[in-house]
Amino acid sequence: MRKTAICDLLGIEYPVIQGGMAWVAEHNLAAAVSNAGGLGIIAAANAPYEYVRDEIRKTKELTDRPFGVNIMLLSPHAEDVARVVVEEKVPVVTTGAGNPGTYMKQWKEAGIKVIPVVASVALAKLMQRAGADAVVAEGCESGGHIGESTTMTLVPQVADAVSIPVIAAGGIADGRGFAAARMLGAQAVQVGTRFVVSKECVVHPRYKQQILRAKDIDSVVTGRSGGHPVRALRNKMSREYLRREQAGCEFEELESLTVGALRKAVVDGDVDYGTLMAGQIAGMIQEEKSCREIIEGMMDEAESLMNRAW
Ligand code: TUI
Repeated sequence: MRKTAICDLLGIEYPVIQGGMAWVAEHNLAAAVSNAGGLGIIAAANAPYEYVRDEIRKTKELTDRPFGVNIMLLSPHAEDVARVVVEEKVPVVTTGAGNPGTYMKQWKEAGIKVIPVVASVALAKLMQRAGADAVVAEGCESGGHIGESTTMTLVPQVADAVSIPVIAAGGIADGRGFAAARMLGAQAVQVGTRFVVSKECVVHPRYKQQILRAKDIDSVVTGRSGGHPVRALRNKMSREYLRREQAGCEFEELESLTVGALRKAVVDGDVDYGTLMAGQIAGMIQEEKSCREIIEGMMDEAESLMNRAW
């Protein structure tokens, strides 16, 4: 009942995949999610390939189960990281913020399961043609870099457009979200913000606290003017960013605000000037839980909801 086609494809127990959150998704979180029966993901983000190789090896020390690496395609190190995942025989790769077409052949030849994150039907179709094993359809409720469509509208349209499995992302943090995603045509969910407030997630406690304190309307999207919209919790930095954006400031002047800001949030716990990336579902998250409690709670709740659905 709890298994879907994705579980056999990836060799996992539950159809729950962790988001590849920059700076947040390191080996401790990835291994905890995989050990709890989901698919843990290491975020390569903008990191050099040596760091990613080290994170992969640390994850392998903590789990015998499958895990993945998320490659952020805007990274200057994307090409090197694309090679490292092959060398390290990483079972699954997810990608974000671009089209991974140029890397598909080398990953498929290495036997890697490739799951691009898409924000449009067009990219989903392109990825299917390029040999992707599944796609994550990520709605703009998500934290971080987002597209235009909501999860509610994107997931069924992507599910209609491709025959490979679809994984829903954006606004999913409990069994209700999981059940809804299944009804929209998804075989699995990708969960980000909920895992930031997990016991095994090593971000600064103040980052977690801001998510716990957040209400439904406490996230904002900056960077729309530059074509790279990013959702994060509202704070002094996002307010200043939006002020400059509305005043018509140049991209460079805006970006000077955000340099190193994710590190400030995750490592230093700077809740005023760090970028606290989080999705709109932050307002629903009320307590820190272990990754196992999050995944099993989601499965239990979804199962009982779907059993009594008419
Ligand atoms: O990639 C994400 N989420 C991210 S990446 C990130 S790091 C970053 N920080 C600042 C600016 C930019 C990146 C933080 N969060 N999610 C997957 C995702 N991919 N969302 C949207 C897209 C996307 C957008 C445009 C994918 C492809 C695309 O264009 C495709 C093309 O043809 O180039």
